[in-house]
Amino acid sequence: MKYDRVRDVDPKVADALEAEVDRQRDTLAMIASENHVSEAVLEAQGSVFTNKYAEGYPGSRYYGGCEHVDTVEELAIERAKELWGAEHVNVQPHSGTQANMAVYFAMLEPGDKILSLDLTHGGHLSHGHHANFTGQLYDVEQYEVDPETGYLDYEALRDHAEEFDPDIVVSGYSAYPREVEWETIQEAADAVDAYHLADMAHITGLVAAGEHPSPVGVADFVTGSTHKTIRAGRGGIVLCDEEYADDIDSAVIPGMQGGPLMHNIAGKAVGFGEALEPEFEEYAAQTAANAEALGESLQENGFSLVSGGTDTHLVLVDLRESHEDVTGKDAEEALEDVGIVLNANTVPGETRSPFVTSGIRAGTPALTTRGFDEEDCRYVGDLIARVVNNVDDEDVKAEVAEDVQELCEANPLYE
Ligand code: DSN
Repeated sequence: MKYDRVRDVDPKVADALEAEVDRQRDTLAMIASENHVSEAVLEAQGSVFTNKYAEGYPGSRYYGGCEHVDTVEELAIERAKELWGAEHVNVQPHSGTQANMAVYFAMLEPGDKILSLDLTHGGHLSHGHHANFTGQLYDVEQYEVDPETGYLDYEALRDHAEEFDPDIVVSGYSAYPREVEWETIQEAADAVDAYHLADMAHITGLVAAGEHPSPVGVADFVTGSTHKTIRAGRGGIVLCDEEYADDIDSAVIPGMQGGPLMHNIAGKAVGFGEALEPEFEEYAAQTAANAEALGESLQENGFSLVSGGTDTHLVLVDLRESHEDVTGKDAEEALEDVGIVLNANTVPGETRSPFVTSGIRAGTPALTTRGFDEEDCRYVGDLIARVVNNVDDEDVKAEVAEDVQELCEANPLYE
């Protein structure tokens, strides 16, 4: 891709844009929350809709000239309803965190109680971390995964809910590789008369394609990001039953946001349209099969996986048993040197700081988008092992970097 017009007015930014395209082409994007959207989504996002203010909702805006933004927002909403089978959808949250904020702001008062998964066990900042607004505005207690199995401990969650009596139970995770039993969590929330927010951020695409059970129609509120496995324009989304539609819509605007990012909503509409095509189901199934193949390869190479495997698009590697002296950060940096980009991640029972960590998280959505299959992902597992076994060996890393380049060239991106 060339950015000739930007280059004419701002060569420094043009250099960065072109360098980023090259970086994405020449590296393996294995951060589990990332993907490569289509050029159609890129075009919609980089469009004149960035100029338009449109506070309000389709057919009821505070400004004139909204007929075309109404069209794309209506398309995004209708396509999202079809994809996830929701009664009501708000496509305006600027991000997944803003989508969660909309639910909290609509349904809770400051000081109300949130029960959510601990960040080091796979949760998310916006689920109640002390450094986040949720940890500061609300009274938060957190559940954990079973330290032995790495699976959610649903019985402990239910007992914790009975003891704490929360106003809302939050499910949905950022680093949990196993299928989530939404019904069981809904029952735990119902038993204490709490709402249930299911944040399907990472697995929006898997849920839309039927690769993971859906929380829609089970949880009171479902939120998600729109650029992860679903591969649409960047941002967030809230899905709920009609009975909560007004509460959610007024929490988003005027409650917590101003003008919607209409260029992103156009990207959401295009990406959702793409996800309604039959090929999307193939991509989602391949993403999960690729994660399983990657996990098996890593295990065959001696790595330990939290929960012993995966049902989703990601694996979480606990380095403590296999590589006592290699931190997650060491592994992340050595892998980035060879063009494998993933992230250091805390693991259940973490003893190191979140900047250092004892684990790495690796996802397959972006690799799948550029054409990787199970055999490729097994090979990527071998390459990861060679690097993590030799974090300071520049010769090994140079060899692996060449192998990564060959993989990238065999699976071109943004040609
Ligand atoms: N930053 C995202 C992730 O990597 O999981 C969550 O917001």
